[in-house]
Amino acid sequence: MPPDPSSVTDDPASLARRVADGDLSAVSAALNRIDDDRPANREAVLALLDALEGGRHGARIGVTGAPGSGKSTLLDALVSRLHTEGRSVGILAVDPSSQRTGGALLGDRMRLGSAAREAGVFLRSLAARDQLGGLSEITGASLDVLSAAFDLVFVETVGVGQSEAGVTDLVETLIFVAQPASGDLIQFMKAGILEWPDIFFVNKSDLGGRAERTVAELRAGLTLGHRRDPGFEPPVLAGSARDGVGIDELIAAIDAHQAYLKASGQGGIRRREGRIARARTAIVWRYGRFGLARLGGEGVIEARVDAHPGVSIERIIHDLGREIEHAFATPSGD
Ligand SMILES: Nc1nc2c(ncn2[C@@H]2O[C@H](COP(=O)(O)OP(=O)(O)OP(=O)(O)O)[C@@H](O)[C@H]2O)c(=O)[nH]1
Ligand SMILES: [Mg+2]
Repeated sequence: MPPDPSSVTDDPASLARRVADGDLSAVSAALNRIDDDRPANREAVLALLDALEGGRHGARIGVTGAPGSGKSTLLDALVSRLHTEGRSVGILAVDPSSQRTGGALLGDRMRLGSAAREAGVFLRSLAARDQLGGLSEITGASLDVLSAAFDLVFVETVGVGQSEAGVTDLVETLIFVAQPASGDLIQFMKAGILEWPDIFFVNKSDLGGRAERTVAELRAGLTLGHRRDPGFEPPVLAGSARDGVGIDELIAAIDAHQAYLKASGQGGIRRREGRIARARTAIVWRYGRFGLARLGGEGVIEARVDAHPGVSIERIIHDLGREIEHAFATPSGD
């Protein structure tokens, strides 16, 4: 993607101000800037992310589920409804199956319907697989930009089971979109699906009674398995994204979960854990377990995150990386 001219000339502080005002062209420029990984660009990116870190943070909501379960259709219905309530929305559609190639997209699976387009919803697609098969760091940085700009930010990822663990580092509320009769309870449990999501939405209820059976199985499963956050009982909802059924209930469930996070303090806990996990993943990805050990282990990451609450996680990762490189350049034992 060629750099947006404004991303070259804007200084980080003024670009951050325009992003925080929800200026769509500034959001676009900021996303282009963080996608530009030339070393000369690095300090400007970190300054931008630091400036955004100190500002507001809109709700971050993950939407995950098997291919074709209806995630994009559901987002389309959600954002149209949210817009009528006067809430600003950004969407990041991540395709983890395609590799980044110099910023170019190999596949763009998300199309917004006309209502959402007219509502001025901001949508960016990202091909975001790194060699670990997880979401790349740029996914996290992109969400940091979007949540500084909008009341709600949704990230759509294809995922079944364990791959949810990566997106949970980035969002506060995770919605799992299931298909009717997409599997029996044993399969859900084997795949580890029940552990992470905060809200389950069984889509395509227009297909008949099979949706009810899936709702019942999920509810039963949730009483059995290990839950990441025992303090919140995830609602299992059903509806039809295509027909706009169950959308109001889903928005109410999202708001209820966000309210729970604030009231219980879990929001802050998740945010801290997410930042630590992002730093750990990035350090191990760049320098290996040996690099992490050379740094002094995971405790050093935790301490650094706790000591710098107003600093972007990207800056913390950058600084830790410099320290590891320095440690490797210095003979050990002195
Ligand atoms: N009958 C019915 N079909 C639906 C519903 N929601 C989505 N679909 C259809 O299911 C198919 C997949 O929908 P998408 O929204 O693209 O699903 P997705 O989960 O985003 O798919 P990927 O991004 O490829 O993983 C499309 O043909 C939709 O029209 C629904 O509520 N009822
Ligand atoms: Mg989709």
